[in-house]
Amino acid sequence: MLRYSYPCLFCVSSVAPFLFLLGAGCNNSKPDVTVEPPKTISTKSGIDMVVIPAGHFDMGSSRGRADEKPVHKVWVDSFLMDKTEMTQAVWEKIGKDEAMSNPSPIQAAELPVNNVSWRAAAMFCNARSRYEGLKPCYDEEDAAKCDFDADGYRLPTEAEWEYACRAGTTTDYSFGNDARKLGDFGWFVDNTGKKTHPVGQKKANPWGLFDMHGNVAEWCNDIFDKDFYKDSTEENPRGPAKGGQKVLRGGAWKSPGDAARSSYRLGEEPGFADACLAPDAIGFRCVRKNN
Ligand SMILES: [Ca+2]
Repeated sequence: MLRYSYPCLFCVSSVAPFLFLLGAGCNNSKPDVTVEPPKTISTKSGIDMVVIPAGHFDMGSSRGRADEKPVHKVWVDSFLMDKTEMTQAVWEKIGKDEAMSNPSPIQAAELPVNNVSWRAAAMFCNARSRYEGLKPCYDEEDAAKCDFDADGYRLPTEAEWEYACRAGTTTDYSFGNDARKLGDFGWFVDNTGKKTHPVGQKKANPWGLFDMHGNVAEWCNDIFDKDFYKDSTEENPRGPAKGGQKVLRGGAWKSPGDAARSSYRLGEEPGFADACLAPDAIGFRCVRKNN
């Protein structure tokens, strides 16, 4: 059971089933709200996933960089998201049947997979779908084609990622605006010792997701466009149709704390052709539809 301030926006939102107690009602004083974290399920391959509730949220930040503006309202359908970044243990268990070698330069079971290209991450999503008897989402020949109606795994949309990272919060981080607390919730340049760390060691966000701030930056399904928010649709936005870069979110072990903010965006070449964030800082986690 968690207690934190909830903004007025959510008083009438569809996350209402997750609100146990409204403290002082809906006003601008941001009353305390008691929230039960969404439930967690375990998949056929033994991976814990959080059942993310459907709802509205304000995407972007008026305090952030130009590509985080304008703040705009987005609706996200319910979905399942991995509780942690993809570990090397899971990659090797699922990938061995498909001759997918672990791309991580430093190998250990509970470290997150890193040094992974966008396509390799997408193809791993397909392998995981097959492993669990689900329909793969990505076209094996052209991974840019994603079947959102398939029941298998895929990378999160940028909107799904930020919605899950925020977990009902409107602050810079899912724990508030005080960047000095970042070390309690994530691995970033000031506390990593220049390496990734086993997943799930820091505090989770209000919805029970670990390492949304830092450790490895996480591939999203969307193409990156710094101006996309000016034209984004409200309902389940899936990014622009064309562009050369894919979205990375959450910052990484070698990033400054600012890059770990919930709304911070980064575009990256999907195959590291012109990587501005080093490949060993890049990993992913999977999502799938909730039905
Ligand atoms: Ca991360």
